[in-house]
Amino acid sequence: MTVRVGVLGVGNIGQDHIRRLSRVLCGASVVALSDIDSARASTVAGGVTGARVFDTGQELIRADDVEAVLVASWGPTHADFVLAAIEMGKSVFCEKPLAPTIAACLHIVDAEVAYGRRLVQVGFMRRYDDGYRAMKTAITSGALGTPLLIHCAHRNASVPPNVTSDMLITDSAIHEIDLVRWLLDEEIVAARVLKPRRSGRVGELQDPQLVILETVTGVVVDVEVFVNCGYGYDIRCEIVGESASVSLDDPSGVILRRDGQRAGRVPGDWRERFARAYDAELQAWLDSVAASTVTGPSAWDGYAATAVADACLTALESGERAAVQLAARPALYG
Ligand code: ISE
Repeated sequence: MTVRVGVLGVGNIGQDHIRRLSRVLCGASVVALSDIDSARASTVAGGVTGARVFDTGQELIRADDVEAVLVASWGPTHADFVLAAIEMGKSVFCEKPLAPTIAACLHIVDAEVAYGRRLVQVGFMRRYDDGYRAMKTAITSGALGTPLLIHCAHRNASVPPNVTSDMLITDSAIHEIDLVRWLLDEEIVAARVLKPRRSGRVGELQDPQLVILETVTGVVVDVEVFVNCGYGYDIRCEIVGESASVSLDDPSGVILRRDGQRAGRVPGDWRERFARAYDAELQAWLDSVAASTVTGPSAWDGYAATAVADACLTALESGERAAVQLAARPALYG
């Protein structure tokens, strides 16, 4: 079966997903596009056989030939598009964040619960990374014993000058927030954010930050977020259990030994580092749409990640420990 997909937002990540849907994965055809920048939408559509351009996202979502919707537009536009897709009973893949505010995320959760079946998958692609999946197996198989601590680092080579201190949490650490919930299968209950000495290369930005999370069973997680580390995209994670530890391997794959040196490549950015995870994530979405059952990260996961990020922002501002306030989880989300 071929799923006819409409794509909202054709910036970098939108174009990357279109390439994937059209040329890498099985079972999709991109039939519609829309973007706030209509000239960009037309240019991109020129390279996608059979894709129509719509003036607005809402029109695209209502179009009869669009079976499923992929939202890759600017974060604050996500909620309206996802809600419109739910209203039409169409499956929707939404890039993170599901929505920037807790209220908007809860609105989506309520709408999906009222619809009565899951339609939403959120783009937390790291859950599809082979390394993180092997780490989860190490937990669920009992090989680690009870998890006690998780150490993470999230380093970007650089970020554009418009990135704010809050975005180290809402744009970057949100991935670790989601991963910790998924790896441990438990909620995060509190956050603190330490502000180390600031890098002298980045003006007023509070970079790096050290985010400390506590889960409901008492696992403590530290996440170093450093978005102008200068040398590449470096993602690390180690889980320490009662009887063993497990950590992500070096992603370079090959090591070059030359002139008395031993070197491997550090990925340039997340598109390179998580290329296979993005492929697997979207293939899983297409397969689930074809089977009328969405299985990936849910609207509830999107809501919970935003709620934890919100507590981190409170902690960043206050310097104190901030509790995470979560609503009761609807039965739809298990
Ligand atoms: C970026 O927006 C992403 O979503 C990447 O996955 C993340 O690792 C990076 O830090 C963000 O800036």
